[in-house]
Amino acid sequence: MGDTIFGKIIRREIPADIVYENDDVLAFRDLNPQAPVHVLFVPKRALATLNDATPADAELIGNLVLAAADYAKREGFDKEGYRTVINCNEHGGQTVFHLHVHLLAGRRMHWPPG
Ligand code: IU
Repeated sequence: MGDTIFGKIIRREIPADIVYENDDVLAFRDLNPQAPVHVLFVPKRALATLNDATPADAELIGNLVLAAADYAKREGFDKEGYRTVINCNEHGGQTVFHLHVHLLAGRRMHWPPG
């Protein structure tokens, strides 16, 4: 896949407000937040979209989702709750083609989403 802005953030080539990191995942605040807390969880080994995931990526995806849950617990969002989202391709609203999980917290979410 081609490089994206998230690859540049992972390599520290451009700045971001990084809030969480482990061996596999980096998380930083979304520049255009849709909730009081809006953090993007990005695997350091990139896949373009969820469509590109195979069974060989099960650990990567598991680590990605667990990182979001770990961060949510650390920050105390687990009690009131929060939302995680993976957008895929055009109708899913994906704009950056490096797989990522949105974590939204700090307000009541609506359903269905827009
Ligand atoms: P999406 O699921 O691909 O639509 O999410 C991409 C997100 O990346 C979106 O919420 C943007 O606001 C966010 N973002 C960012 O935080 N920093 C950037 O430099 C760019 C996009 I480009």
